[in-house]
Amino acid sequence: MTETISLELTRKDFVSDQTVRWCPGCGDYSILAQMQKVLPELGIPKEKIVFISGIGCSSRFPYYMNTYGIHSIHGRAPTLASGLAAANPDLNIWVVTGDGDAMSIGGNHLIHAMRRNVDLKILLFNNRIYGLTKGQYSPTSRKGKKTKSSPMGSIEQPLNPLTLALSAEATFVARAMDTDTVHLGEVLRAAAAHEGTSFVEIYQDCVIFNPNEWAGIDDRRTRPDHVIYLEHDKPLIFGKNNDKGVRLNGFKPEVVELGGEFSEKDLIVHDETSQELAYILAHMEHPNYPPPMGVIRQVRKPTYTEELMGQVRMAQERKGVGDLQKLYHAADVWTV
Ligand SMILES: Cc1ncc(C[n+]2csc(CCOP(=O)(O)OP(=O)(O)O)c2C)c(N)n1
Ligand code: SF4
Repeated sequence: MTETISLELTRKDFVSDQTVRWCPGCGDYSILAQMQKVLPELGIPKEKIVFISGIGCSSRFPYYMNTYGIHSIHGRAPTLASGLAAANPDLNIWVVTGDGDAMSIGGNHLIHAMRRNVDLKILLFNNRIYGLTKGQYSPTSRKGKKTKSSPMGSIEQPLNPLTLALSAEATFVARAMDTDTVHLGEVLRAAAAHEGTSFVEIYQDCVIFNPNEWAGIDDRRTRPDHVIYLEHDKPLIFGKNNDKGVRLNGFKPEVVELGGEFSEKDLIVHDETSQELAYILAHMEHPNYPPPMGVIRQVRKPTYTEELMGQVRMAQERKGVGDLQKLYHAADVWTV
């Protein structure tokens, strides 16, 4: 884990000299702005921070951060990041990926990084479309979605990034939204503080190829009635007037009005450590339920790097520090 020290860094220190090339109004701008706001608060020197991306509009992110960065291969950001984390455990590593990059071509790499609990912060910008390649449906596009590559409507069951992360046993799973900037900042801070894999799904607006995807939940004025903000140990209450809540009816969550038949004591109390509750929350989707925002699950488990370094230390205690040249010549060698 990266050590934190007192530094006089500001937002400007994290802004690169590159011209930002996203479409005007793209949700990526506000995610970039929040990242540049949050990083100076972490007390981590810039040279210890790395952003690694794959391919996509979202994957242009490392250019715009004045930190180290790699704009890597489509879907492979988690693999590069895993190697880097193992070789340099003191780096603070962020993976930026899109729903296509992470879940189509990169699906395999994503799940293995998460199940290993590599010390990475993975931000999945979910616009439910391929933006860079101009609007084909993605693994998170809704069934029936008409796009250039699904003119009669997608016939595929979409993947839910949160349930995928939970089944891969990610130790930090959260959700935020590009237009809800203050809350997005809070989630980024929480992700940064977690040791192990932090997985954050960020609802992101592709204003050009999928502009209405978040209709109903992206308007600041009406949002409190349509999403639920999670707080550990607090009941699931929402609504502009805090007049609605979520209770369990058998195994199913149910939205109820408060004040009549139901009161606060009937509601589910959020517990970030519960895998079972996390699945229930992750399945709550708009418009049938208020989608949950914030930390859905957070548990502390040994990270991949901790375990790896533990084994390296143990091997060195038993056999001494190794000699690579000797190792190369220890077994049979042959000339090609
Ligand atoms: C090996 C390979 N296959 C396919 C592509 C084409 N391609 C580039 S980006 C992309 C998907 C982008 O969608 P997403 O990850 O959701 O990112 P967004 O652009 O929406 O941010 C695809 C299929 C490619 N560049 N390389
Ligand atoms: S195509 Fe969509 S995701 Fe890509 S920059 Fe434009 S608005 Fe953003």
